Amino acid sequence: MNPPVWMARTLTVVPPVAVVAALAWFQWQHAWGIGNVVAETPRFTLTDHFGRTVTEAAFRGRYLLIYFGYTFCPDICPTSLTAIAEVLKQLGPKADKIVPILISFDPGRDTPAALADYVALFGPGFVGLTGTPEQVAAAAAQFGVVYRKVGDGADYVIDHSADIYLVGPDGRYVATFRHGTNVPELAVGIATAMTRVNLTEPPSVPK
Ligand SMILES: [Cu+2]
Repeated sequence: MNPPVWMARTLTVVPPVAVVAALAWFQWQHAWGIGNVVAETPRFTLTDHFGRTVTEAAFRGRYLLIYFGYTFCPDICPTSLTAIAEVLKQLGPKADKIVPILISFDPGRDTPAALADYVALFGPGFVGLTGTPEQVAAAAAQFGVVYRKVGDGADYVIDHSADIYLVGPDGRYVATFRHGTNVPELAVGIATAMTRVNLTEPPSVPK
């Protein structure tokens, strides 16, 4: 039996409806990021742009807007970080409760000093974090972030997912904003998510 006939017969055995369903499922996952599993309370141990070791606990009490990227990224990271900076401006006083964070998966080039220079381009409140390759991989896994080095030599690039994650003041994951979400949608989404989280926080006890 020659291969094309064999392949054709095998394909006819698979019910077409199953193929269509699988394809639809894949596209849905791809579009909405259902495949990304974010830890309920994401944890990490990294180094900040001052060279200090920090964990997620250092940020309790504030919202975290987390983006994974690297400073040599030619396009997607600067675009996303510019959008985050713009969103924070639009949120006004609400943004005081938010710490925007870039976690770099390129520690070989993104030293704390390089990260400090880079995040400053987007605003004074931005925090840059990185760590050993193992620490960065562990942090990325908490958010379902995927990345892959492409090319050799000094000019390698890194393919990566580019979603934005919101973590609440209690350290719990709140929301994922898909790559490509525009600034007004992001602003509304973050403001709405913050309201929702506030409602679930224990009411303050009057003194
Ligand atoms: Cu990038």
